[in-house]
Amino acid sequence: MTASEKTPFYITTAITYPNGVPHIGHAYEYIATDAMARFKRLDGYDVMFLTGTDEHGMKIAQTAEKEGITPKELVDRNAEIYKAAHEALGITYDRFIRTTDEDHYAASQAIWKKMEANGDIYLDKYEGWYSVRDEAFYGEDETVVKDDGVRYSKETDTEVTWTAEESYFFRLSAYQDKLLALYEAQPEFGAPQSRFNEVISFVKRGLEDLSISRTTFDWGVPVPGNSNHVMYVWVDALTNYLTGVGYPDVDSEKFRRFWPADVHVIGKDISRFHAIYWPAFLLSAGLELPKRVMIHGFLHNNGVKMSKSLGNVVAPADFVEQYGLDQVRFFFLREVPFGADGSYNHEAIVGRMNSDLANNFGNLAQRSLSMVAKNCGGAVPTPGAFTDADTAILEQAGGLLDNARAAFDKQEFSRALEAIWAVLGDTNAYFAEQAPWVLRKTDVERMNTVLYVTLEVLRIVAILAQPVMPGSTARLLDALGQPEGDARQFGAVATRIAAGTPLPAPAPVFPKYEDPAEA
Ligand code: ME8
Repeated sequence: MTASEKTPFYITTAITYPNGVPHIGHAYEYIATDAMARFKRLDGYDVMFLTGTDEHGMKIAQTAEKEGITPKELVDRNAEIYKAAHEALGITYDRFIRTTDEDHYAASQAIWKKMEANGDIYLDKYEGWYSVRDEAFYGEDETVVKDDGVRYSKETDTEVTWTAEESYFFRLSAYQDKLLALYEAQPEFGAPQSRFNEVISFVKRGLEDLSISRTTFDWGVPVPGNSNHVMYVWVDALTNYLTGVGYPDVDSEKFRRFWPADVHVIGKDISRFHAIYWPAFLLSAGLELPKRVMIHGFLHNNGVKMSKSLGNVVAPADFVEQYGLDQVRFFFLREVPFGADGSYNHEAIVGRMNSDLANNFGNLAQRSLSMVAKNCGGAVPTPGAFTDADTAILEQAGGLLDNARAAFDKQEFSRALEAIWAVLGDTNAYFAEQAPWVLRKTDVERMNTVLYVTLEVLRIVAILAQPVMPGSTARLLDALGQPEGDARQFGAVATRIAAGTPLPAPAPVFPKYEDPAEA
């Protein structure tokens, strides 16, 4: 099938502020989005996967100033660090957008002009509380003065400062009813429900117009027609999702094919920007709305918030080095129901690595493949008639694809993996019960059948686990004699492993965690 015959699927991560270094929270979002993109590719979709860096705004300007370099020097240096983190995590993005890219300026100015032409932008004076950390404005009632005499945002606990300047405003108040109608018409616009409900209540309490430009610094996209102002960073940041598919050229092949986005994957701290401001901007500009905003939770190290001052910020690359890439990817997607907050610690990761991966998956593969190597001439054996036990296991494995599709379509990664590992658990029990090593002496045909069934389950599981663990599953599919290409696409789940397929000598795919201190 050519790309144009496939169904398009457009998915995005949030774009990260490159003012610090990437941490596990960022890695989590990249991994989840990547797993989703890979899943859709394997399921025959034409995928566009966008990620990148959010390079404007006061926070970047201030960080650069502290370091004694220009904002551009800062973002040029750090964008490379974020790109390297994507590489280390095996992220298969189609474009890494930087909001300092030239085409992004054009897109941001184009959407601004559309909103202005629609009568939604006016010039006034802004007075209120601004959090540089959040790049967000807060109402007085959303802030509190603490014992240290400093005023903070109640929601995010970040310092706010009084800001008074001339500013352009976006008529957000005019969109309250339209947004509520959207949420009603598209009940899965925001997910999971509990986080979406918070957004809906916020809108129901009433929306104020939004200040969308700044005059006190110049690190941003100039406002069309008034170069004293730069755009509020969130206006340009959100527009990245349009730039990525060719906006403002709405007639381009790419835009027509991929817009509106299928899923924006974001963290819980930025749900308002994505589920309120963003659809309002798009409605104003006369553009179609994304189909879904998937809001994930926050990851905490041992239940403790990650922070530079606590010294518990773990670099994704260090994590990968310690546990292995696929192990890290599997751990986060299996351990934490996507949408909920989650915690990670060494014991939990080692637990999953050793029990789910090394024992339930790796051992079953190694035991069955070594038996085949020794007893079946190194090729997939020919099965005899299937018993009820064989058929039950094969049916369970065959049903996994529909199950995984349903779960992935809602970004319920842990549910998909749980279902796959339940089948692996049952297959381990089946293998132990059938005891092919005993059958080897008593009933070779039956041994062949049991080994065949086991290899078939492993094939299906390896195919379906590819989006989460691309490296190890590729090695297992090699060991199962399944060449790259169609044999590894989800369409192949409906076929059966062919008897007689020659198999290379098996090598263990999922190592147990070895403590470097004890090694
Ligand atoms: O918010 N656990 O950038 P950012 C899980 N530039 N996810 C986390 C996390 C944690 N501990 N900490 C942060 C921005 N994230 C804007 C986005 S999009 C048009 C602009 C998530 O670098 C966070 O929720 O602060 C967000 O989705 C992403 O990491 C980037 O955060």
